[in-house]
Amino acid sequence: MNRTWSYLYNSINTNGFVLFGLIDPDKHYEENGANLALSMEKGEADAILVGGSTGAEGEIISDTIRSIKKKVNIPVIIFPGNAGAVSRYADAIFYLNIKNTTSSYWGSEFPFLMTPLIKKAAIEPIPVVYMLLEPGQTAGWISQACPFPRQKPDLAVIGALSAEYAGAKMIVVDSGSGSRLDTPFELISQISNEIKIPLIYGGGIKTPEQAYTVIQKGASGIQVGTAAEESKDVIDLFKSLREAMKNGYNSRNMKPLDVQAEVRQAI
Ligand code: 1GP
Repeated sequence: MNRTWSYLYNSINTNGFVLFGLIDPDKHYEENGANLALSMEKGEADAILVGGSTGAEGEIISDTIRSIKKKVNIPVIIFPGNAGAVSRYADAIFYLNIKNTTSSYWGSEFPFLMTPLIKKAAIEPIPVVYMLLEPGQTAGWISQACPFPRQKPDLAVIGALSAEYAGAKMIVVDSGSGSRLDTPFELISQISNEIKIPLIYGGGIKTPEQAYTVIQKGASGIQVGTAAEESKDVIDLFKSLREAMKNGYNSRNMKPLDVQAEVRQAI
């Protein structure tokens, strides 16, 4: 039942981090998405996330996941933009609790409506708290989030602690796809110092330097979509991100995952 989570958790424990490649089936449908996912796998991504805020539901996401599954061996996880993103062809789904939505639909009905679909699809739900950070981009607008302000990292720290206290297995802090703001290293550092569960950062990561510092500051992973879409050599891009993450992890003064024996019990 917890196969994909165990795999992710073991990857974090063994290597220090995970690298997620994100495919938006609205932009990369079926074979197109599968070829991109294959390059990510060859570039040593740990798992493929599939999802998007718009146009990534029903047959569009399901056909794409099925094509990806035929080509790659690493887990394929749905990163749902709405309840209609559930597909039986995936290995797992991030069961998203959108921490800072102001909408009762996204806070309550969205997970409610996903639930019977996940049950029927018999895929693994991974409880993830999703925290949208400024600027939030399309995901922030669609989910009616009140994005965490970058100048007030203490608020994001409280949000992350609240997620941990409520039993989340993992936190995704996301500036939104294609964010052009600076990567919030200080905020990542402050959250990582306070929480025990893995923190993943996404939104605007394009370079090995960003990947290095995100991991060095204590995050347990990154998710990368736009940079892959724009890259001429996705394999090389992902390999260089991975190498940078490895160096970032090795250069940490302390390893926040030392305390994760507690998390292990939850697997
Ligand atoms: C979006 O965090 C992801 O939800 C990835 O962002 O497309 O900017 O890599 P990018």
